[in-house]
Amino acid sequence: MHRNRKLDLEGALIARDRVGIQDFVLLDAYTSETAFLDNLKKRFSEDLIYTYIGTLLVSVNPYKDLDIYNKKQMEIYMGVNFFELPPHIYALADNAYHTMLSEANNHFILISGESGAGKTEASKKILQYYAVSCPSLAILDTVRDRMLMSNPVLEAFGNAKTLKNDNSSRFGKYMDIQFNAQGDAVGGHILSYLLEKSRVVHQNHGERNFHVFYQLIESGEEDILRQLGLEKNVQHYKYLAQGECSTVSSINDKNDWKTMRNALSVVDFDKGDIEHLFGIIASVLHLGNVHFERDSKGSATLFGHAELRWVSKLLSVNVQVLQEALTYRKIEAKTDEVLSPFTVDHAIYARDALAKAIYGRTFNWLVNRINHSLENQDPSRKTVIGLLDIYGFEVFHVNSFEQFCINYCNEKLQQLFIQLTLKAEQEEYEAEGIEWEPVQFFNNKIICDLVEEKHRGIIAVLDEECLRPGDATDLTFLEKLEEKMGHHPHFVTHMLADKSTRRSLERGDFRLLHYAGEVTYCVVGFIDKNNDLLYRNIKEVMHHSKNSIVRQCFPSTETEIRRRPETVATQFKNSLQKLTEILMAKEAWYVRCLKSNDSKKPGHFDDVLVRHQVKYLGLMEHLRVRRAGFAYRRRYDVFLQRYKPLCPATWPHWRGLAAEGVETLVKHLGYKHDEYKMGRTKIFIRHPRTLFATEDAYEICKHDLATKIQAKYKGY
Ligand code: AOV
Ligand code: MG
Repeated sequence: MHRNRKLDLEGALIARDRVGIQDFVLLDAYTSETAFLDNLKKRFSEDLIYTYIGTLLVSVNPYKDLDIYNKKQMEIYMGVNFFELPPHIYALADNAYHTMLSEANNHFILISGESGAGKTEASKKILQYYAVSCPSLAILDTVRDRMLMSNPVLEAFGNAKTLKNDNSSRFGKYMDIQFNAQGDAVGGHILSYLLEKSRVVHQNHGERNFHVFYQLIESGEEDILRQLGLEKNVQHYKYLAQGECSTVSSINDKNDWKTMRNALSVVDFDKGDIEHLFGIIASVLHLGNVHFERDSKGSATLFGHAELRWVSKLLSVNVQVLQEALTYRKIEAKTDEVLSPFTVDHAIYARDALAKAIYGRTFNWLVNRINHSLENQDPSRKTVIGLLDIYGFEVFHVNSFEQFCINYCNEKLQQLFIQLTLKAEQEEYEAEGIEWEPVQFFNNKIICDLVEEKHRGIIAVLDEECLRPGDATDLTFLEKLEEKMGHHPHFVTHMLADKSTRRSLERGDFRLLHYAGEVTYCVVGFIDKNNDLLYRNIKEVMHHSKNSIVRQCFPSTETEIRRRPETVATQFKNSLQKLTEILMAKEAWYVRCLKSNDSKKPGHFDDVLVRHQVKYLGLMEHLRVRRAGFAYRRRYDVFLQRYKPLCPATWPHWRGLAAEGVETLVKHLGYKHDEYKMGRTKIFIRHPRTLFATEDAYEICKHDLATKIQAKYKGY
């Protein structure tokens, strides 16, 4: 790999005075939250959105385009040590990459922060960095393009405008980038987590459905729209018009459509796939316009036959059978089957369930299909870097089952962060034979347990209600929660609250005190959403579709197996458990994204909002851990290689063991006995100022050396 060891220390030193300190570990008043925030703000006002805490990267969303993401910048960061250049997401990506190569192990980058903090943007920047900076074999270019292009496809289908973020991820994504021993990116694999598919049929005011619908209607070519039976009018479609905000100033549906279309061909979708895919999108829109009215017997009769015909045409299913499946339920009696008519509410429920199922399953199909196109091209694959970009913590005016899942997921990631930072630190000291004083963290395990504990957690109670035959409702679920949770310090409802809190809670609410703040959840819909039932005859109809994607999405096995599927929350819980295991087996890097303000205003720094995030993300504690032990550690060979010009005994070559060379070097530099410790493979330096002084000395020495060399060659 091309290594450009361009040092910009002078720049960094100037920056230290003018625009704050680029690594919080070097902050003198390191225990003060105010000093921490001042430093962030100072840097933010100079468009320096990145700051380190050791090797953790803090990023503050600038809400404006900065000229720091280009090929030239990427080249500057390639192969350079962390503290040699101003902090950057590229530096973190590059260090993870080089560590992976030199240590031949697996890594992951955990990108966290609340909704709109900049996680998805950060993950895209990292991917772009690898695409540009990794060495390449011609045949691998395809894989690389596909990896990059998987983003516009998945964003079109999986992102939407919410009140928090115009491009909010409505699914969780973990992507492995696979490298061979030479460091070529040779393949990729994506795992997706619980798509918020309720959005397909319902959006809150000020929000949109998934981008792809608007892209298709606004920008789909005329002949495509004609083939799909669609009108070029978003307002015509019930599933698109509810949020009353079909156009968004920051979103260009036309351009995004073009990008997405192009991306589909890059990820190797053929004409047939694309036709079937758009057929599905259109069928969902038509389905939304099918409605029902009550007949004299109180049963549902279907209106919108034209729409239903389009659905049946696009999904290639028999129209009568489809109509029957939307208005009748098949009940199996002992010897034969009986059709029982739906009420209007039931029919609407069945229609929406079908729309959600088609879309949700197509999304999973899309991920599998992309994975197929990203399959590793080089059998000598060695290592991976995983990128985790999941939906951020979110609190709306009304929070439902979806927010419950999303916030639980963030709770789990915070737990993982706590475990890994403590664990990694402790293990490293142990492995290196160094003593240290542990720092206390707020441990959010209590909240994770409250949600997920076997038999006792909220998910277990919800499942129990979902599986209970008879009269289970959202309210009985709430009552069970009240019974089981009692006076848990992180759980409260109207009934359990004291007088002052009670006023802010409705009877149908429960409130959780999350690590990131309190959220009030409205229980309406919890049971249905967790059950996620789809009537069996609807599944059968879909299984006989001639649209190949739909057929794959509704396999016959599903209707054959009579076992009740796992509930949504339990599936999600299990998938997060698996994710945790995947991540625990790898070396972690962290990007903590902070939201600068709530109104997406460029360059505006809201002190209260940022302070709150600094608090709940545990950044101060992380800093304390870093400082309580040893702020810096370097492998002996790396340390010696860099600083050997500072000591006549080690310059230009040290012939003995690197550890001995380092010992000689630091003694020569006057390190006091308690300022450093010699581990088995690394030197540990307690205070950053020691390293900084060494760095300053190195800078001067480098300058002197350069002058000497210049003088020497002047005569030639
Ligand atoms: P998120 O992924 O953290 O939210 P995004 O990455 O989508 O947030 O960022 C939200 C918006 O902030 C983007 O669309 C950009 O307009 C802006 N933004 C973020 N990072 C940068 C950056 N580095 N430079 C310039 N603008 C930026 V969510 O998916 O809702 O949890 O669920
Ligand atoms: Mg996102």
